[in-house]
Amino acid sequence: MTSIGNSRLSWPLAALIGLLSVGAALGTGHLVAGLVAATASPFLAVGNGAIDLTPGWLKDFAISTFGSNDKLALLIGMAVVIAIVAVLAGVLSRRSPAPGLTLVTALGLVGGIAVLVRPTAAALDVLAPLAALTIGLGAFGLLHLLGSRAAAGTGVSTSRRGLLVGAAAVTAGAGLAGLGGQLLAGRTRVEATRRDLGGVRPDMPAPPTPPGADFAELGTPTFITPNSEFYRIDVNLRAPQLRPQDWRLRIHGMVARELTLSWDDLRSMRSVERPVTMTCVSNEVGGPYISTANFTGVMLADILAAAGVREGADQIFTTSVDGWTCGTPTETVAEPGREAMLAYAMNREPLPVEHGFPVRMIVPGLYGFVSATKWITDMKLTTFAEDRAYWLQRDWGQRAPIKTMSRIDSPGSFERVAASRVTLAGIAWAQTVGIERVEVRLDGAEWTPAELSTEVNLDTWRMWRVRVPGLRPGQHTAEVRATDKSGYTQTPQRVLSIPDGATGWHSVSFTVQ
Ligand SMILES: Nc1nc2c(c(=O)[nH]1)N[C@H]1C(S)=C(S)[C@@H](COP(=O)(O)O)O[C@H]1N2
Ligand SMILES: [Mo]
Repeated sequence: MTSIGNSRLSWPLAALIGLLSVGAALGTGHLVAGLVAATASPFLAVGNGAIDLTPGWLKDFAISTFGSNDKLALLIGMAVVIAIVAVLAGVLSRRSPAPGLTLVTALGLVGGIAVLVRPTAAALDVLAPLAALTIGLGAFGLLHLLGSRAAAGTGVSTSRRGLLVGAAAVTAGAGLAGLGGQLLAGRTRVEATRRDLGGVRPDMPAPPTPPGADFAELGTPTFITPNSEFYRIDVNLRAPQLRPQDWRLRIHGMVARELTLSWDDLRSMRSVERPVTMTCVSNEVGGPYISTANFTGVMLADILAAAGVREGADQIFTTSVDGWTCGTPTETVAEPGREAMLAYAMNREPLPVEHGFPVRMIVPGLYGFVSATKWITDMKLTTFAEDRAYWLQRDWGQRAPIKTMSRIDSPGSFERVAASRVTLAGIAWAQTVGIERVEVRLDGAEWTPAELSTEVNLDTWRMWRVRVPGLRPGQHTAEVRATDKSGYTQTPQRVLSIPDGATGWHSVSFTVQ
C-alpha cells in the first residue's frame, strides 16, 4: 500500500476525510443557523439561491416533471453535488491537505454568499457559514493529519486508533449538530400558534356549495379541494414562519395615505368568504396545478380605498416576508365584481403555513405568480415601468389572466374500461368569465356537448360529464374543449406554459374491453 516515509493516503480514506469534513461543516452551519435564524442555514440558503438563479424554463421543467416533489429533488441533487466536491477535496489531497482545504474554503464561500444575499439576511446570519467554514477546515486538517500519521505508521496501532477516534468524533459531531439545528429551527415553527387560532367564521359567509357542483363519483375533483390536497407552488425550501402577532402589512408608494395593518386591524375589518379556483401558470395541458377553496379575508378594494391609490399607479407590487415579489395590474383589482382579497382563512381554517399563513393575496382570474402573494408583508403602489417582480425578471409574462381550459379526468391515460360503462368526465375553467359549454369528441369524430355541473360562481371551475354508449372494443382517443361565456372556444394550438399559460386541447387515449 504505502511505502515507509511516503505518507500518501489511500483513495478511500482520502475520500472519507473529504466527506466527513464537509458533513461536519454542513452540520455546524445548520446548528448555528438554528440559533440565529433558521433560513441562514448555508445548505438551505444554497438551495434557495439555486432556485432563484435557475432560468425560468428549467424551473418550469422541474415543476412539471417533479411537481411538488421538485424541492426534494433539488435537495437530493444538491447533496449529491456537495458529496462529489467533498470526495474530490479528499482524493486531491492524498499527499498534501492544501488542495482539499482550498476546495472546502470554496464551498464555504458559496454557502456564505448564499446566506448573505438573501433579501432577509441579517448581520448575525454570517455566523452560520463562518462556523461551518471553520469547523470544515479544522476537521479536514485534523483528519488529514491523523490519516497521514496512520498511513506513515509502521504498524503502530496508536496512530490508527487516533484516526478511528478522530473520524468517529467528527461523524458524531456532524450528526448531532445537524440534528440540533433541525430541532432548534423547530422552535420558530408557527404551526402550534396557527392551530390555537381555531376555526374562522366569516361575517359574510359564502352560500353552501349547491348539490351537483361536482362529479367526484365519476373521477372529477371535489368542488372544494381539502386544504391538505390543495396544490402548492412557491420558491421556498422551507415555508416562512411568520406569527400573526409579528405580521404587518405596509401599504405605501403612490397612495394618498400610507397605511400599516396589523393582524388585529385586519381581523377587525368586515370579513368576506368566497370560493375561488386558483391556477398556476406552470400547469401544462391536462396538469394538476388547479384547486378550489372557500377563502375568507378582507376585500382588497376596501383597503386600497382607505389608502387612496394615486393616478398612474398601474401596478400593485407586493412582497412576501422572504423577499419574493409579485406584480398585479391595479386596474384588474379595481374592476367591479373582481373581489380580490387579503385572505387569512381557507375552508374556515387559518391559512395553512405552506399556503401563506398568516395572510396572502387572492385575485380571481389571474395566475398565482401575478396575484397570489403568500406571507405578504408589503404592498407598494407603483408602475410596471418602475418595479419588476420575481417572475417577470425570469421570462414570465407581465399580465397573466388565466386562460380558458379544460381537462379530462376520467378515463385516465391508457386506462382500460368496460364497454358498458364509458362515461367521460373532467373539469373546465374560465375564472371571472364563466364556462358556457364543454364539448368532447372521440377518435376525431364530431364534437358532442357534455353535461355541466351546477354553476357556483364565475370564479370557480365547472365539472362536465358525458356518457358514450356502444363503443367498440379497442383503443380510443378522447379530446375536450371548452367555450367560455365571452364566446371564446379553446384553441387547439399547443403552446407551453411560458410566458403566460399553456393552451391546447387535452386528449386521453384509453382502451375499451
Ligand atoms: N411568497 C410567495 N408567494 C407565492 C409564490 C411564491 O413563490 N412565494 N408562488 C406563487 C405561485 S406561482 C402560485 S401558483 C401560488 C400558489 O399558491 P398555493 O401554493 O397556495 O397553491 O402562489 C403564489 N404566491
Ligand atoms: Mo404559479
